[in-house]
Amino acid sequence: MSPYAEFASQDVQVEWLAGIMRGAAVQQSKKTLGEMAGLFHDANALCSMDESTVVYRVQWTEPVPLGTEGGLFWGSTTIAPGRVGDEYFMTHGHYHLKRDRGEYYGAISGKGMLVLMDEDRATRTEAMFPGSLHFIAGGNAHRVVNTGEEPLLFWACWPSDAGHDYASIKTQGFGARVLHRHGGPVVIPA
Ligand code: M6P
Ligand code: ZN
Repeated sequence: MSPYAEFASQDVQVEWLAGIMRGAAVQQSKKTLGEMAGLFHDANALCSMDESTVVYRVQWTEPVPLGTEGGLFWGSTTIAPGRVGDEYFMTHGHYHLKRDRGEYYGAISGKGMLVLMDEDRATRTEAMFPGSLHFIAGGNAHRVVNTGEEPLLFWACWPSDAGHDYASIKTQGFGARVLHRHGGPVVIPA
């Protein structure tokens, strides 16, 4: 049987502006400050915060099994506003395990930055704002930082065989951090 046949029976609805997905096939996860220890540069600031604070939530659907070539996954991410010391709340960030796989991000509400890093650690940012669309080319690690005072919501579409390489980010980080300086966000080489 085709790995795509099952999708016909999936029933997922989205509330585009709220970033909410509904249906039996919808998966969800959240990331707390405690789970993100080591990713923010100010470990002392993190210690004084409630480790159960939710930094971001993700909802997504996998219409074909993870790893299937030729499928696409779809999901939303909502990053809370906040900072650990001078560093804005952000996603973990990842490369794709299959490095040549790309992805789309599209922002709905809030404001922030998409941090992109190639395999030579060259790092750049793109502004995220309602209506911004971001093509993440294969080979680029990607992280989203919420620099605003409201939740930052974006939709994403990625290949079902892309996979997530979190270990490289955990050990090596990104080539830049987005920090709150003089009342606003500044990109600082790391
Ligand atoms: C987007 C997609 C997902 C990713 C999520 C959170 O929705 O890229 O694949 O899981 O953002 O990002 P991260 O996995 O880096 O925590
Ligand atoms: Zn990705």
